[in-house]
Amino acid sequence: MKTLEDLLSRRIYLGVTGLSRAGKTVFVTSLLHNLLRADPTTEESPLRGFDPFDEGRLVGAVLRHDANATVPEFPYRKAVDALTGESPQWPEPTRGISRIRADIRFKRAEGLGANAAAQFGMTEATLQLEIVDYPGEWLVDLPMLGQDFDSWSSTMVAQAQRGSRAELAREWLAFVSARAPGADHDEEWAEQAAALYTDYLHACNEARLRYLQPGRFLHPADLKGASVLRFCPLPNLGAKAPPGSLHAAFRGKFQDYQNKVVRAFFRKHFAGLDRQIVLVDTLTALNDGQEAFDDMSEALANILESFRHGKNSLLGWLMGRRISRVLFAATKADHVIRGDRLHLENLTRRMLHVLDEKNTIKTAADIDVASLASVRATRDTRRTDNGREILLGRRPGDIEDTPLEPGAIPLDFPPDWGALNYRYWDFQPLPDPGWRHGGFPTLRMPEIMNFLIGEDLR
Ligand SMILES: Nc1nc2c(ncn2[C@@H]2O[C@H](COP(=O)(O)OP(=O)(O)OP(=O)(O)O)[C@@H](O)[C@H]2O)c(=O)[nH]1
Ligand SMILES: [Mg+2]
Repeated sequence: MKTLEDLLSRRIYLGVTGLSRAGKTVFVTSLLHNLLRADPTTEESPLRGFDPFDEGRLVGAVLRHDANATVPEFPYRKAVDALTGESPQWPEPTRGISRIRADIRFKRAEGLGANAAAQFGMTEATLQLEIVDYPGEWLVDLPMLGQDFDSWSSTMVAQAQRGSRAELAREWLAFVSARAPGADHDEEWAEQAAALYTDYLHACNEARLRYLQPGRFLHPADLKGASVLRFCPLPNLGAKAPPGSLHAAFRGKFQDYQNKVVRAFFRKHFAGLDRQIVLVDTLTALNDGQEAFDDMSEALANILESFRHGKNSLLGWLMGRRISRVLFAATKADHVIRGDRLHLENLTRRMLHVLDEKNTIKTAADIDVASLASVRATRDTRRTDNGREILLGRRPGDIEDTPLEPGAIPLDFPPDWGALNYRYWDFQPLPDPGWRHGGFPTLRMPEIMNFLIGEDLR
């Protein structure tokens, strides 16, 4: 049942998008936690810089556990417990879909509307903020919607023959090459082929590659064991797919996967998004080297291409023509020294500019790029000998804050790999009792919140 309050409230649906390990779950946890723990009386609040908070108009926020009865709720409590426990840890990787809604109570800003509202005694209002979290692997399926089985197959087979993938794909490729695509379909063979292909995707994932399709093969969630996952790309496809052949059967499964899995997922959870934040993990990709970096860039480029708006676009029906604001955030910015955070932002901006070849994104919405740390795990300091900026943080096993030099962020895209000296340390969240009650320290989170929901809280 909708209450009157529900009817009068504004609802904003925020999409938090990003490849696997980009920082989605940490972002959602920090955003919610800092809103829920907002305390206007403390000087040190992590929300300082968030306009409604600074203006004293943020009344408070609550989670609404009754908002999505049929979708698992985002494990907010579990994530906060992990981050603020005795030995703090990052939350676990996401294995399925979840949603959550927070109702944010605020006082209206001065202005015409506010004066009218005040006449009816409505000086306060509620913003319903709805957020969805899902495994980043599933995002990579989006570009599959624009392909048919034959072209997808040849792209995937070519990809599997490149670089370090060739070795990882050997067993699967040998297996599927041994049977002509025109041969009769055989479900047992299909199961084996899909299993070998899944092993190959897992091996790529271990090798830090990100352009891995289909994403459900890595994290099937409720589709574990389902027959729709019993296919894979096939080499040497002829022009014809005789009825009853392997080729025809796999093509059918591919179409089922497109419609019943990918399209259904994006329709259910992405249609109607009002705002979108795309998290980009530029730093670990840099650390993982050229092949991983190029692989991430290629995945992102193809995803961006699918975001295209407009009538004839692949996803016009989906990425609601409503999305008016998209923020690209380079995450984990606490992994670079203060003087380099702007460079991280610039490198990410340049990368997106190069990837967004057709200006899909640029012409579609109000775009911004920022560097972000959702939960800051380092502190800035300087070396005592030469005064150079360094970080204080804890790697796994460190029992005290340790001075570490991450090296420099390259200024160019693509980076000059020969000259790169950036190093990503595996910083753990700090044991700070203040985090549980006062919120998480961040970098740029208040500004990012201004961009995403500031206007809606006026
Ligand atoms: N230092 C630091 N590390 C972060 C931050 N955000 C994320 N990380 C690191 O990145 C890892 C992945 O973050 P998640 O939020 O789980 O990433 P995700 O996008 O939800 O990943 P999937 O669920 O696998 O799709 C974490 O385990 C941390 O190691 C941050 O703000 N600061
Ligand atoms: Mg996650």
